[in-house]
Amino acid sequence: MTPQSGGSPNANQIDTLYKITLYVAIVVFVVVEGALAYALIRFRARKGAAAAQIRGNTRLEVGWTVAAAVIVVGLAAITFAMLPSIQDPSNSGPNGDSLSGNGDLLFASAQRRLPPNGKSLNVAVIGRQYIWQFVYPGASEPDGLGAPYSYEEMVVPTNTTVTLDIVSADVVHSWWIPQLGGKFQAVPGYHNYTWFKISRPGIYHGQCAALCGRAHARMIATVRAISPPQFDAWLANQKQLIAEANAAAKISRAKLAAQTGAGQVSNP
Ligand SMILES: [Cu+2]
Repeated sequence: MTPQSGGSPNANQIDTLYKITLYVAIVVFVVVEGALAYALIRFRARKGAAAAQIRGNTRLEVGWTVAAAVIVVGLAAITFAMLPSIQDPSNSGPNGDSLSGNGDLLFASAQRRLPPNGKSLNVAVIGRQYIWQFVYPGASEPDGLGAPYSYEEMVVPTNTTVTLDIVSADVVHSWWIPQLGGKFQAVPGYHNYTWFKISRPGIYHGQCAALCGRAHARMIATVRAISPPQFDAWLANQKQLIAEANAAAKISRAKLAAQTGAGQVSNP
């Protein structure tokens, strides 16, 4: 009945806002339908009774117009008051990752919202047919290469503000982990920004929410929150695995390049 929440403060605020609107709507529904049901029963046709002919009631009409306007203005005021807590990332908690070294990133951007202290773990979310790639800070080369990354599962530290840059490598995808807040499109050529902060370790499931091709249904997304020390270890391990794979690829490439003529032909 209501949006999923419990994973991140912005998701909780979206849920609260939804519930406020829902409760007001329930009250209006019960009053309107109750009045209708009462009128149907109380003034139902009776033998010999002549129906009263009523042509307008100024007080009643002004009353329900003003009441509806007050409700709309009230909901708008509450929404605008709560929007900053949904859109703007808050600082990491005291038990969050220290973001020392390359995780401590400062950005100059008009669109990307950063926590008040400017510190967040910034992860690039790249949608591609049909997998999500997550690129972490820590490029070893000036052109951005060498940064640790993962596919399908984004691993993050708890109590730490995580800001996301959402992009696409091919077609439009949609990033959505319901428990961690709103849905954001990954559009080729554009950057979309959002954030979350997870207080409890756990696994949060999502799924590409825009039909992006034949294997769209398999384009799942998972966020796994672990303690900051575990995260630091995971990131270091991820870096090492990537470095090892790159080194192995380099050797294979050199081997291939060294094979010429007949040797290359006979090589399977
Ligand atoms: Cu997709």
